[in-house]
Amino acid sequence: MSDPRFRPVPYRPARVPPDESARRLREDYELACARRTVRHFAPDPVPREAIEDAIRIAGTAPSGAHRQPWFFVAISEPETKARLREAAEREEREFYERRATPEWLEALAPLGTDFVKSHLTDAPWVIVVFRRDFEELPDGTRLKGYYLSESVGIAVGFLIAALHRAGLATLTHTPAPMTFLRQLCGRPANEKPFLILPVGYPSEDCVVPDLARKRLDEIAVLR
Ligand code: IYR
Repeated sequence: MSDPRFRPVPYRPARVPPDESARRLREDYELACARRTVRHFAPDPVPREAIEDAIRIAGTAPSGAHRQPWFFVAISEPETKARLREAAEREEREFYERRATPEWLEALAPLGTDFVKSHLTDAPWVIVVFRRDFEELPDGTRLKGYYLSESVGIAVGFLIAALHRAGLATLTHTPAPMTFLRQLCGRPANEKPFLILPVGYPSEDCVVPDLARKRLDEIAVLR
């Protein structure tokens, strides 16, 4: 006897013919290759609806026990972005000038990063992603999340891909520590800051590091 709480419903997505499937994958690969993480954003506005739809897409990610352990705070208010930048730069200066190991600084050298985080005020939107460790139901019971970082990481992947497909650039930014974000975003103690994602169009003078991606045979084996 199966558990009565398991109530399956039919799932019959239309089968994509192999040729069409191959075509879509080629096209998506080309699109994915064209994505670059960007640190220089144009001030041009991005409609609120675009951010809403991208977050809706992120919210379709698979998650441990389907607990959907994520929360997104999308900020466009200039004053809030300025406060966020100030706090992030305080932490980052500490990182670059004291906390980072020489090995870490060496790894970052080809990326041209430093503690100045102008993208946090230049980008029209800054999405702060939270990892919700547990949820409290109205009756006080706690619903624990599972595979929290994996789940939120997948959701952020969906988010970045959706924004890129819409022609929008992002920067995956994780100032450490990020604890200041909880208070700044007015989030409860059961949520942990996971990532900051500035979103916008690349500026006209935008440059990116000259990086190469690993080939298929360097990242996979098929047997
Ligand atoms: N959080 C710092 C440092 C940094 C760390 C890694 I790993 C990067 O890929 C890039 C930067 C910063 O945002 O500058």
